[in-house]
Amino acid sequence: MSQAPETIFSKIIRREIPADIVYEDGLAIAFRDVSPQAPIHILVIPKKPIPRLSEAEQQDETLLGHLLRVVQQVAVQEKLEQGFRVVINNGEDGGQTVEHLHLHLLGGRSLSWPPG
Ligand code: IU
Repeated sequence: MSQAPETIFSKIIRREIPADIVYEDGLAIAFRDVSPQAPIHILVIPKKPIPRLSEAEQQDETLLGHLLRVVQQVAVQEKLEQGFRVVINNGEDGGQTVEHLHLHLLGGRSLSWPPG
């Protein structure tokens, strides 16, 4: 894999810039999106700087599963028992703007489908 570019998310992981962090473990961190699209909008990211889902490798399989488990946990923490949505934007057409894999956890209101 090519060297992942440094992004603002790496700086959040290193606490070099502030973020409202709601969960952290050895492999992942979750923080509130600065531009929330729903009452609850949290980004769950791996500490490993995988640029996008399409660049994840076989060796990342356990980590990818872990990220979904973190989503589960944060959803409980945030009392999203009515439901929630998980989104991964991948690449230009997917609307990805930050080149560090992230899972959007959205909830707190009824979400429409399909997204734009
Ligand atoms: P996207 O899937 O790459 O489009 O999502 C990037 C998200 O990161 C987007 O929702 C931004 O509001 C969010 N974000 C952030 O929470 N903090 C930041 O410093 C930056 C982006 I830059």
